[in-house]
Amino acid sequence: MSDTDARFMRLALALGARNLGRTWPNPSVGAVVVKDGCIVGQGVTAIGGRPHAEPQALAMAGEAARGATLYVTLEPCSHHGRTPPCSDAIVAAGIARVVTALEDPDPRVAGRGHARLREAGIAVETDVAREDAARDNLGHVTRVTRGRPSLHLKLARTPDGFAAGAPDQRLRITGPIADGAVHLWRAHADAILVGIGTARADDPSLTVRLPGLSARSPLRIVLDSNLRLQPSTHLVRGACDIPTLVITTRNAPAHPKRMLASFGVEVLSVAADSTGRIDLSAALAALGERGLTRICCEGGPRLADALAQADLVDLCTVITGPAPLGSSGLPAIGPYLDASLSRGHLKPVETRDYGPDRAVTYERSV
Ligand code: AOF
Ligand code: ZN
Repeated sequence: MSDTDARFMRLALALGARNLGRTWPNPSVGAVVVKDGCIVGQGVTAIGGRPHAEPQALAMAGEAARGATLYVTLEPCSHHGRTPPCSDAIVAAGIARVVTALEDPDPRVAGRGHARLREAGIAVETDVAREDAARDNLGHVTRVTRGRPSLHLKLARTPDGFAAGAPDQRLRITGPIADGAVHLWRAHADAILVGIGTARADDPSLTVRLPGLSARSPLRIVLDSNLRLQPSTHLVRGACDIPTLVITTRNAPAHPKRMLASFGVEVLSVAADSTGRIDLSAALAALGERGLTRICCEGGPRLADALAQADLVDLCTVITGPAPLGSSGLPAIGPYLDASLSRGHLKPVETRDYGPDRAVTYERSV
C-alpha cells in the first residue's frame, strides 16, 4: 500500500464514519475520487442507505472522473437493487483505478463487484486499510454473516470493580469526558439497548446529547421479559419523540402491552428461553431482520453477562473511573463476561484515557 493510497483511504473512511448509525439496513460507505493528486469528488452513503456513496462521488467529479482513481471503503455493489450497480456506474464514468478496503460479504456482491471492474479493464487494488474498514463495517458484516446486528457492550466500573452500590443505587462512575465519548458511540449506533434493571434503576433517556448531534438519537430498546417498564419513566414518556422498542416474551401479560402502546412504545414479542426470560439470540435475530446493524448496549451488568454467556458480544468497552466504592455492591463484570475477557475470547485492542477515566476496548477474537 502506498502512502498516497493510505492517505486517501483514510479520508474515505472518515467520510463513511460520518453517517454511521443513520444508513441502516445499509452500511455507511465513504468514496473519494482523485485525479492528478487532487480530490475531485467525494460521497458517503446517504441517510436511510441510498443513494450509495460511489454515484454521489462520481456525480461530483463529473468529467474529471475519466482516468481518475476511486477510493471506496467497501467493495462497490454489483447487484440491481433499487439503484443500478455502483460497479457499472464506475465503469461508465471511465475510472481507471479502484482502491477498496474490504470485500462486501453480502451474498449479492461477495467479490462480483471487484470482478466486474476488472473485467472492464480497471486496475483494482483491495484490502487497503482493511482493519479500519472492518471495524467501521462491523455492523453490516455481522448482519450479513451472523444474521444479527453487531453488539458493542459498554460498562462502567469503579476501580474496585462495582457498577452500583446498595441495591439499585445509582453511582456516577465516569466523568464528562468519557460521557462525551459514550454519546458519540450512541450517535454512531443504530440502536441503544438496556435491560429492564437499568431502565428502572437509572431511568435513563438514552439520547445523544452532544452539540450538533442531538438530532440523531438512535432507536432505544429495552429488554423486559415481564413488561415491568413503568409509564413514569423517561423512556416511556419520550416515546412519541424518540422511537422506543420494548422486547418481551410471547408469554408477557397483555395489559402492560396496551399501556406501553398507548404511549407510542412498540412492543415486540420473541421466544423465551428455558428460564422464561427473553431468548437473547432470538431478540437479536429479530432486530437483524428489521435491518438494524449496529447496537450499543449500555447495561446493566446482568444483561451484559447474559449476552456474554450467549456469545453475542462483538466489542466490549470497560471504562474504569477513579473513585472506589469502598464497600460491597453490584459487580460490574459477571462470571461469563469475566471468562470471555480473561481467556482472550474478547481480546484487548485499544486503551484510551478520558480525563481520569480509562477505557479498554476488547474485540471478539473469533
Ligand atoms: C455500495 N455503496 O454506499 C453501500 C453499499 O438495497 P440496496 O440496493 O441499496 O443495496 C444494499 C447493499 O449494498 C448492502 O447490503 C451492501 O451490500 C451494499 N452497500 N454498496 O456499493 C454503498 N452502502
Ligand atoms: Zn452500490
